[in-house]
Amino acid sequence: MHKRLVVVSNRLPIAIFGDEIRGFEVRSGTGGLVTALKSTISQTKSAWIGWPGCGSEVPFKSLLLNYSKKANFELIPVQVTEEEILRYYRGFSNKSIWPLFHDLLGQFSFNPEDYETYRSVNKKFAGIIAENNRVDDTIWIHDYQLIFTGHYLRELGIKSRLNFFLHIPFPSFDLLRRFPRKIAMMEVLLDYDHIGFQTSVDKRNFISCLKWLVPEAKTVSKRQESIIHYANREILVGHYPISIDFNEFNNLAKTKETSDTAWFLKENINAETMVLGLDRLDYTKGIPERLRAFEKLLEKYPDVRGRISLMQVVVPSRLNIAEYQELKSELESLAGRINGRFSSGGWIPIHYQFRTLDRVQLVGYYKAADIALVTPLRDGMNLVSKEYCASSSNDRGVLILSEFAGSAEKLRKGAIIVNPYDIDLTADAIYAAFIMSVEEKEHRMKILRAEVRRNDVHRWVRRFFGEE
Ligand code: GDG
Repeated sequence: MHKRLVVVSNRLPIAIFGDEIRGFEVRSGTGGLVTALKSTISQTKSAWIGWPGCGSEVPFKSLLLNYSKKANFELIPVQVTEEEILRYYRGFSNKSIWPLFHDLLGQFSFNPEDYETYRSVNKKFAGIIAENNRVDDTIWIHDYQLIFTGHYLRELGIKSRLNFFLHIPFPSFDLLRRFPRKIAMMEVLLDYDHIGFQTSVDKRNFISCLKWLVPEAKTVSKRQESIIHYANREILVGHYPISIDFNEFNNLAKTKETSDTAWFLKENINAETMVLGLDRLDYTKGIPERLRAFEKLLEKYPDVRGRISLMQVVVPSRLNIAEYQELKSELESLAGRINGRFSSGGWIPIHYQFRTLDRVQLVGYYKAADIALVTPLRDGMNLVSKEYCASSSNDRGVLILSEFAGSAEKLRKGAIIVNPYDIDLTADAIYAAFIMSVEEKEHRMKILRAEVRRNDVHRWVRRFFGEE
């Protein structure tokens, strides 16, 4: 389809393990974007540009070269120093943009030096893209860490069509107003030719922010996509909900390995109903609120005690940021307190695991879960909710989903929708799922699976590039 697709993201889709003595190993990464694009990228002639996740103490160039040959796409590293990571990634990206764009103003802070470093790292990315640019490349830049990269590519004279996709939500004008460099941010976004958002709400927010902040930009809106006329150029803006490879999860869920994992889990959990929570460690995911909702369920509906357990898997993430360490401690003490209060006999209400699962384990956990509790306070899309449906190959799982997850826009028909701030009603939703008839479960899950199957990740790519 494309001459050559060049994907650009903060991190390359790999992780490097080991040391000089034991030797190094390159493994495929596990983040949302990697999972989403993996199959597309290996099927077209592609390159991926990003930070390899390590410094020059690791011989990453030769490691990446070897990995590229096996993976069938080129990996091009951008070297970023410790100091830059501190300011560009942990600082501006994750203390300013991330909380503000997730509506969590309380966690938002702004440091001008971090902002300057963010811009200079974006410029560095642009330099590497330009160095490797071939005529006819389709350049696709991803996410909030690289908003200014398109602008610097233009400064370098790159004329290629520039595509950008934002994986996180776009805030309303009332929130963006708080951001000290808001006009600059809106203007550099207009250096792209095509901007994609996850949901119609994000797209609407962006257009309304433009009206206030860049009034000379004129928008002509259609149903799916809009055209912005600005500085004698046309910028296409659309919403394209990211998805997953349905068949991959569906097929994996039917294997003996995932069945064995699911069986082992159920045997050990010692309760007839297993509720699953699976999230990266992040304050946007609503994990403390979820544990409190589960506690409320046990308080309000004593008949579930001894019969239902929550398996909460928290995947380590951003641990060098203080807020994330604090969240980890909060979760450990919450789970401990609730277990201390309700455990009896061999039954434990909350099984808390702080770990990374491999792919087979992941699908095994989805398969074992009678109920998935996906309750972010705000989420761009949320792939876990879709992966759960694709792995529920027996049609019996129940999805409880936050109305603030982007995926709720399309999954609201089959899921039980909750407001994660409403602890009481979330507890009621878990109870409703617990007592739900098999017929209703099957009916709802069939709707969900049909939706995820129809709108899979391949369609996301095709829709973004206007191929359907
Ligand atoms: C951002 C946006 C948007 C998680 N733990 C393990 C594991 N994972 C995989 C899941 C899923 C992905 O990571 C997580 O994706 P989410 O969408 O749930 O969340 P974010 O990481 O916050 O992703 C989000 C996404 O980008 C894509 O646009 O949906 O809104 O915040 O695919 O399966 N995978 C394995 N082991 C784990 O322990 N193998």
